[in-house]
Amino acid sequence: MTKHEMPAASDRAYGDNRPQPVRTLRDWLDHLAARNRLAVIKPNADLRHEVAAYAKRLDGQRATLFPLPGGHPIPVVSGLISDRAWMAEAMGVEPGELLARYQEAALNPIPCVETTSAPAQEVVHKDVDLVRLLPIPTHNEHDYGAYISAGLLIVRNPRTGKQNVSIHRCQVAGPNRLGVLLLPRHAHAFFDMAEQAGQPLEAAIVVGVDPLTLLASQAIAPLDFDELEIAGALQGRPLPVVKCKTSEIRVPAEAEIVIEGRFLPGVREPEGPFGEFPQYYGERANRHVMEIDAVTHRKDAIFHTVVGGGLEHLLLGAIPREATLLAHLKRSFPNVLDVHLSLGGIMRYHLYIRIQKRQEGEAKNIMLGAFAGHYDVKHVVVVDEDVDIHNPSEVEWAVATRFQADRDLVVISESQGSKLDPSTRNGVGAKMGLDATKPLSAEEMVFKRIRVPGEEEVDVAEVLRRDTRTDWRSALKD
Ligand SMILES: Cc1cc2nc3c(=O)[nH]c(=O)nc-3n(C[C@H](O)[C@H](O)[C@H](O)COP(=O)(O)O)c2cc1C
Ligand SMILES: [Mn+2]
Repeated sequence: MTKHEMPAASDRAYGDNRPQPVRTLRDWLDHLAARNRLAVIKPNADLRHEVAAYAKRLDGQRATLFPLPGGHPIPVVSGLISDRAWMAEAMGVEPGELLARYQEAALNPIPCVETTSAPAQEVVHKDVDLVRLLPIPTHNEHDYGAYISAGLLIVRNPRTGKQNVSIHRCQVAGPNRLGVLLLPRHAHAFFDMAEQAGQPLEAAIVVGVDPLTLLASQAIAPLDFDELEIAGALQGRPLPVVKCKTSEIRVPAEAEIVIEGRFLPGVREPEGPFGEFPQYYGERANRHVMEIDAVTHRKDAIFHTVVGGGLEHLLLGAIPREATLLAHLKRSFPNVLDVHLSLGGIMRYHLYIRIQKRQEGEAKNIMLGAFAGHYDVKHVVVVDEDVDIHNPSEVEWAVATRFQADRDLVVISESQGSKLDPSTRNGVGAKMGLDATKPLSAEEMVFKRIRVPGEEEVDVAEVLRRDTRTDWRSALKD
């Protein structure tokens, strides 16, 4: 039994004998290994494509660990959380409680606690050559080169001092230089403040954290809301942080690797292409530049990489979005039961909503609420409570048998969508909503799903255990 599986007093709120949430990357690797979910790949895998090739083929089945990648002493891991059920385990809850638990943590953050002795700073390098110090892989065919893809970017609001945490792709552009894609989010807002004052923006990139801190970094939270406090709430303790060696930034003390530096004001340099979550390349363009001042790490550090567009990438964004969208919809529509961002919709663009229908027409109001909830939501399907929205075939069945396009379709033109959706005009495109709910007035038998009494009780395992090569003719005679 690994440490985080031991029931503790603090878990009582979630019932007895519940496992504890996971707190470090190492504990999580133990958890995966104990369940035969961590594949150790041959030593010396090539950092150029080969690491990503293994990680991608095993995505969703096994996390992957690469000893001596490209001969480098620091191992690489990938695919830490490529399954919703794994994430629920990391949180110490049942899969059905995942969104509620996440939302609860986001609403009840726990402030961090500062420490001075941190494993993340056991080794300090002030003479920085990123490629020599760290095993940084190149993933997709047309990626410009090596990228740090799983680093938490931590910056401080130059006016309030509040920290922000988010993940950004970082292209290695020189021994101590990164090209970073800052979309117009919180880190970008802090950089704008610094740049307007002609100042650099201090920053740290933290590689190798536990799954809950990774998930916290993707919270849809207001500006000046420190996502590390959500990490603390998910872990059920104040997250220990340590001051960087060369700046005021506070980073998770138990992390594997910390890259310290500054975003340069007035500087933009080419970055990209890079394989992104919609399964297309993000284009090459002039982007923000971070100069590195120091790298610190554990003595036996581990480097985490996320293969762009893999399940780990998709799920990290999907779970906080679903949690936020569900809470947002429930505020206006308490009869919304569940939401799901489907894999085929790259866990961003296609939202399925399950409702207990009360009023005719309400499904359309609900889809409008969903479009307003997050601009990435592009196509929405609303279904009744008898449809399993975690199963795309069930949703398709509801559309096939409960939807009429002339009556149940909503199209909104020229609205804001995802800039990474190549079918939009730089993010401007259409929304589509499908009301696949039954009419309330329908005769009961019209939409009654067929069912064989006793089907669920059949002991399938017992039937399958019997030898199927038996002579069926003699079986009839007994
Ligand atoms: C693996 C991964 C890579 C990401 N890469 C980027 C990126 O390159 N640029 C970006 O702006 N957002 C990227 N994101 C999304 C942001 O990290 C995410 O939207 C975050 O919640 C933003 O935080 P904020 O609301 O504090 O700005 C990425 C997310 C993941 C999971
Ligand atoms: Mn934020």
